[in-house]
Amino acid sequence: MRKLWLAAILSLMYVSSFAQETLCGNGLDDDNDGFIDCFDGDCFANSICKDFYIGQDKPCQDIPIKPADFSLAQKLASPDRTTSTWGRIDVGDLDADGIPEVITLNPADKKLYILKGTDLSIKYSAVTSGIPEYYDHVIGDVASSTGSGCARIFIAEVVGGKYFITCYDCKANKL
Ligand SMILES: [Ca+2]
Ligand SMILES: [Ca+2]
Ligand SMILES: [Ca+2]
Repeated sequence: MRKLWLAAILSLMYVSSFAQETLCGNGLDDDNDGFIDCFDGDCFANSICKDFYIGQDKPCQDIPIKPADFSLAQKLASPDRTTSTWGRIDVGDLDADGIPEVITLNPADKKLYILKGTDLSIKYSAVTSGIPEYYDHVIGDVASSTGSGCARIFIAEVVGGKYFITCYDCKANKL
């Protein structure tokens, strides 16, 4: 009897090690390997997965003949404290003059900056009502989309523990 159990266990192990994802469009991980349908390598050749991106790598490498020599040099810098080290920027043509502006925030100073895209000098600035939060989510809609020639900037601020969305125009005037 013990031999029968051992044979059964070994048979199951043999079957599971060779199990395959044969149903590639049923939304299930049929062979319990953690990959479902076209995400499973067993399905790469299945016609259902012919346009799937996994397993369909294109030969588009361009291997350099020798390591490329290059260097980086800073071309422009904004004035000190016009942003925070962990903040992100938004870039857009806020006043439809064909030159992009750069929107930044400094939460520590409670300041909003609109910088000139040509030299990163300060074009406009505003003191925010509260502390800008989610300062990497400043949104400036492009001027052409508003029809006014002056885009709007939305930022989240915290005042007294409450969150507010504040709107500024392309010259950092609070609306
Ligand atoms: Ca499946
Ligand atoms: Ca699978
Ligand atoms: Ca502009």
